[in-house]
Amino acid sequence: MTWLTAFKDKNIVVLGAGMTGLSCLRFLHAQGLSFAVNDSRLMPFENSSEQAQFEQDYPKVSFIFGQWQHSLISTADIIIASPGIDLVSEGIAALISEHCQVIGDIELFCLVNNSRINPMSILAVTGSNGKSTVVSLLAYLAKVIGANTALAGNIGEPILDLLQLENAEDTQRANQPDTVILELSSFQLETLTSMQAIAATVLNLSDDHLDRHKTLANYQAIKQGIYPQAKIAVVNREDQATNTLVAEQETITFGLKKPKQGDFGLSVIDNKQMLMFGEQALISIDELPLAGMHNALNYMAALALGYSAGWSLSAMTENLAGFIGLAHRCQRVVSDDCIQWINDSKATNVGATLAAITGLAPTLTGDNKLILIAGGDGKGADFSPLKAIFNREVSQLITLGQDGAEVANLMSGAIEVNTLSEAVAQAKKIAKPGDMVLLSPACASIDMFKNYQVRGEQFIVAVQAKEDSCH
Ligand code: UMA
Ligand code: ADP
Repeated sequence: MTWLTAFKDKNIVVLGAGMTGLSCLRFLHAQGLSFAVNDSRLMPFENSSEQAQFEQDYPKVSFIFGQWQHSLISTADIIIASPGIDLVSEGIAALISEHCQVIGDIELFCLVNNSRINPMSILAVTGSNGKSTVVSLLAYLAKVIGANTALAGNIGEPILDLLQLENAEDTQRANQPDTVILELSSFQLETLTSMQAIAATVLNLSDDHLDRHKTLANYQAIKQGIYPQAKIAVVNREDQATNTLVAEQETITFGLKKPKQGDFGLSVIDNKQMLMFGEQALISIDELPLAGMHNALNYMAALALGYSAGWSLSAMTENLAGFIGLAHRCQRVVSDDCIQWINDSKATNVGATLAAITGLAPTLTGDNKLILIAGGDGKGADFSPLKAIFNREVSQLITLGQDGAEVANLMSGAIEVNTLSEAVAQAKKIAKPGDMVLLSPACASIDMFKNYQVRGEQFIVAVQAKEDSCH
């Protein structure tokens, strides 16, 4: 039975009308399937004319907004749920029948892809931090070495959009990618079981999304669920929690020590820290633009994944330095006040802020100090792993946001403020030329901003608001 036969004449409900839900809508509609879209928000679209346009474009689709429609959900045969919807929450869990098949958009893609004559290959990346950096680096390498790939998933590209929309029976098209570089969040992994990736990695694991996953053990188990769905497991030797639990799975490891044959690591040769593949020295990490040991691990993870896909290691290595990184990740803000302003707004959890301070503090010279701006929505995380490094490396902590007070408790003398511009104004008062002011919140932004990008952009605006010149 093809996936399409299994979906025909079924009650299909798409939950959520965001980026994912709308990609499901486009895909199911193109297959000629009938279905409903239910979003518990009253106005999921930007405005009412956008909604009217959708209703006009998709006249056979029922749109139900404002609440979960009990009768619709309880009689569904197949639910395609958006990742942001917590399916075990009280509001929805009780409504779903035990006979209902609950999947996500990635699972639907895999069901379709697996049934194709020439399925697209998949390289899958998850982890608490570094996912977007690693998948973007991989996509960059693929482009420069001429591999035909597409980037999809949590990075913001719904994967169903990669499938041909016109006709499910159609075979390949010339512009179809050979390989999908897929960023997966823990939310997406919760509804994914049928992926058949060439290789997959859990980059690292630290507290994140515990408001939804409740315990670190549960979060870890969800992340490790990626490995049974891959031929090769790419594992971080520095973090036991990233191990595969699949017995005798083919594994490539990466880490900060000298590697074994077939693994990636670091070794000092002629006083230079070299990226290594077994005994083979690849490149000095000084030549690579993304600084810090966390980025050395990111480079190795990307090389291991590309290598698993059969890409030339020497071609990838030659081009590693051409990738300059992504915005809002430890990015320097241009200013003329001789203060080093660093925008790390994407540090939405404790692990990312730890990595930022560990990587940046050693770059300060002389008496120069580190001033940290942190706080926001902590998503239920335990902030205590930050206490030691704050007290060792941070000279002044400035906090804001919903969990700002909790972050402020980590070190004495912390200043609590209400807005990001106040935080920057405080930092401007304290910072001396040569000091570093780092925005690395260890928290999500949604308590105060639309997203981390807006938080980062507002930081830049506040930093550049008054152009002092150095004395
Ligand atoms: N909704 C409800 N009820 C709820 C929750 C949500 O009706 O209880 C509705 C909202 O009203 C909205 C829709 O669901 O209309 C949004 O769905 P969504 O939250 O799943 O978001 P999408 O727009 O579909 O975007 C999702 C990912 N979002 C989340 O996982 C929260 C995007 O990751 C991803 O880029 C996109 O799919 C494409 O795959 C964002 C993210 O923040 C960047 N991810 C988290 C992270 O990186 O930490 C996991
Ligand atoms: P993700 O997509 O997993 O959120 P990003 O690449 O967007 O990861 O980076 C998010 C944050 O994590 C940034 O603050 C970045 O500096 C930091 N970061 C990147 N790679 C790592 C890593 N390997 N370990 C810890 N932190 C990292």
